[in-house]
Amino acid sequence: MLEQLNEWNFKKEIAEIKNLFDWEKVYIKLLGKKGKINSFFAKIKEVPADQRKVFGQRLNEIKKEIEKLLEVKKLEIKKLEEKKFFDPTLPGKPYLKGSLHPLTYVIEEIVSIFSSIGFIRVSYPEVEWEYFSFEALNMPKGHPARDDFETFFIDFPQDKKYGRVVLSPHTSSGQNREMRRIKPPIRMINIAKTYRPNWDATHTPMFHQFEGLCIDKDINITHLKGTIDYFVKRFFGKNRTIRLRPAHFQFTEPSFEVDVSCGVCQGKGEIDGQKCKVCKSGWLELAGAGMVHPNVLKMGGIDPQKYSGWAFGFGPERCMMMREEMKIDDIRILYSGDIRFLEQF
Ligand code: FA5
Repeated sequence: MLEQLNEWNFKKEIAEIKNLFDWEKVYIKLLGKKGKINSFFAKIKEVPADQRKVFGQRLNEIKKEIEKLLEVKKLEIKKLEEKKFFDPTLPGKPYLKGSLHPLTYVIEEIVSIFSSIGFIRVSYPEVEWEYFSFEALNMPKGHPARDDFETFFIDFPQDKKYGRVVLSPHTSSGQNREMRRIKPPIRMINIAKTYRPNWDATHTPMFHQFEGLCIDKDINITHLKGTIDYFVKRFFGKNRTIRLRPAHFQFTEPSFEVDVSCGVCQGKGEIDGQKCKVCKSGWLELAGAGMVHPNVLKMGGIDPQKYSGWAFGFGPERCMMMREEMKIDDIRILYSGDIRFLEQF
C-alpha cells in the first residue's frame, strides 16, 4: 500500500488541468468524499501495523501538497481566463487627448491683448532674405550691428538685390514688408519663429518674437510707453513693474531695452542668498524698442517728414517665464518635449 502511495503521480494529473471545468473534476477525483485521498484513508487498516504510522504521515503530506498545488493552479487559470475575457458591453477606454503647446496659448493671449487696442496680426516669412533682416533696417552690408543678430544662413543661391537667405533672426524683418503692404496708419503685430545659435537658461536657438509697429501722423514716444504699459499690466498683472533703459538699435532712434521685474525672485535678484539663476539682477530683459529710424521709413516708402512711428520686439517665451504663476527657471523646458511639463497646460 505504501508503495502504491509513493508511486502515485498526482502532480501529473494536476499539471494537465486546462480550465476551471477540468479543475473541478480533478478536485473531486483527488480530494472529494469518494476521492482518491479518502480511499487511501479508508484502506489504512489494511496496511501492516508496523507501516501504518509512516503511511498515515505520508498520506497527510500528499493531501496538503495536493491542496496547495490545486490552489496555485486555480489562480493561474483565473488569470489566463481574465486575460481572454472580453466584455463588449463595457465603455471604451478614452483616448489620450493632446493639447496645444503652452506657448501657443501665450501667443493667442498676446494677440487678443493687442487686437483689443487696434493692432492687426500678420505673419511674415520665417526663411527670409537678408535684405529685410538687415538692409531695410538701416544695417547695410558689412555693418557691425548685424553681428548683434547672430544669424543662420541657408545654403541657397544669392539674389542680386535681396542677398542671401537666412533663418529670420528677428521679427523686425516684417517692418519693411508691412510698410510695402499698406500705407499708414499702420498698427501691426507680427508674431513669428526666429532663430539664433544660443543655448542657456534664458536663450533657445528657436524662439518667438512679436513685433509691434505703429506708424501714423504725430506718433511719439509716449504712445510707445503707454502701449507697452498697457500690455505689461494686462499680461503680467498690476504688481509687476517695468523700466526702459537706453539702448542702441540701428533701426530705431532713440532706442530702449524694456525690462520687467523678475517673477522668480520677485525683483530681488537673489533667492536664499544665491543669485537668481534667471535674471541675476531682479530684472529680465523682455524687449527692444524705439522710434522708427527715418531711413527705415524712407526704405518702406513712407515720408518721415509726414509720418513718425515706433516699434518694439518682445520674446513671448521670456514673457511666459516671467509670469508670477509660472516660476520657470529655465526657458529650455519649453522645447524639451517633457510630457510632465507639457501636460500641465
Ligand atoms: C531685437 O531682436 C530687435 N529686433 C528688437 C526691436 C524691435 C528693437 C523693434 C527695436 C525696435 P533683441 O536681440 O534684444 O532685439 O531681442 C528682443 C527680445 O527677443 C529679447 O529681449 C528677448 O526677450 C528675446 N530673445 C532674443 N534672443 C532670444 C533667444 N535666443 N531665446 C529666447 N528669447 C530671445
